[in-house]
Amino acid sequence: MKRPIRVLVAKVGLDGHDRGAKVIATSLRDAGMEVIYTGLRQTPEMVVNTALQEDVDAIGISILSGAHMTVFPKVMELMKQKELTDVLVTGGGIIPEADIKKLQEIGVGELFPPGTAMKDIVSYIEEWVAENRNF
Ligand code: B12
Repeated sequence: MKRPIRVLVAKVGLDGHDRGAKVIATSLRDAGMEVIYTGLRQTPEMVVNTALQEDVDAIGISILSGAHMTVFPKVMELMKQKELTDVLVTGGGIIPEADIKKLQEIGVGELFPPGTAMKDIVSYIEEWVAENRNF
């Protein structure tokens, strides 16, 4: 690859569960990716705008609050509106299996539950980007 993969790690919502997001941001950086971490309390609008400005390959949303069925569809809708259709949306947190299936039906990528090994997340993003982004 000619340049490092760029990933936006985002914490959407009002809760303070930022441990997972920080662990992911550090691990992706250790794997050689360029990571932009939004910090706490972002809105879907802020996330999509940052993704556009930073020209990222992937958006990773960490969500443990239970608001995933509101947040992910809103992010997908805004991305469509802004024609940001070649960027991966992935994430993780406390998300029931049945909801993961529904979110994947609207175009969300893999969503990783607690206990997922970092190497699985790193290789998923690397493989998706290699297949779907024009480097
Ligand atoms: C630690 C913790 C806290 C800490 C948070 C510290 C911090 N700075 O993050 C504190 C004590 C502050 C806290 C508070 C609360 N918490 Co809390 N908390 C937890 C707990 C025990 C662990 C979360 C954690 O840090 N795990 C370690 C990290 C590394 O794991 P992780 O985030 O899950 O990340 C992994 C995956 O999910 C995934 N992943 C996560 N994010 C991302 C992002 C990307 C891009 C990718 C690819 C993958 C990925 O990969 C990671 C590695 O495997 C969970 C229970 C649990 N077992 O998860 C409850 C839990 C999340 N908390 C919960 C609740 C209810 C609360 C409170 C509302 C409790 C209260 N009544 O006060 C408050 C909220 C306060 C607030 N203002 O936010 C509930 C949420 C319920 C729900 N979703 O329906 C949980 C699930 C506990 C429970 N079983 O009820 N909490």
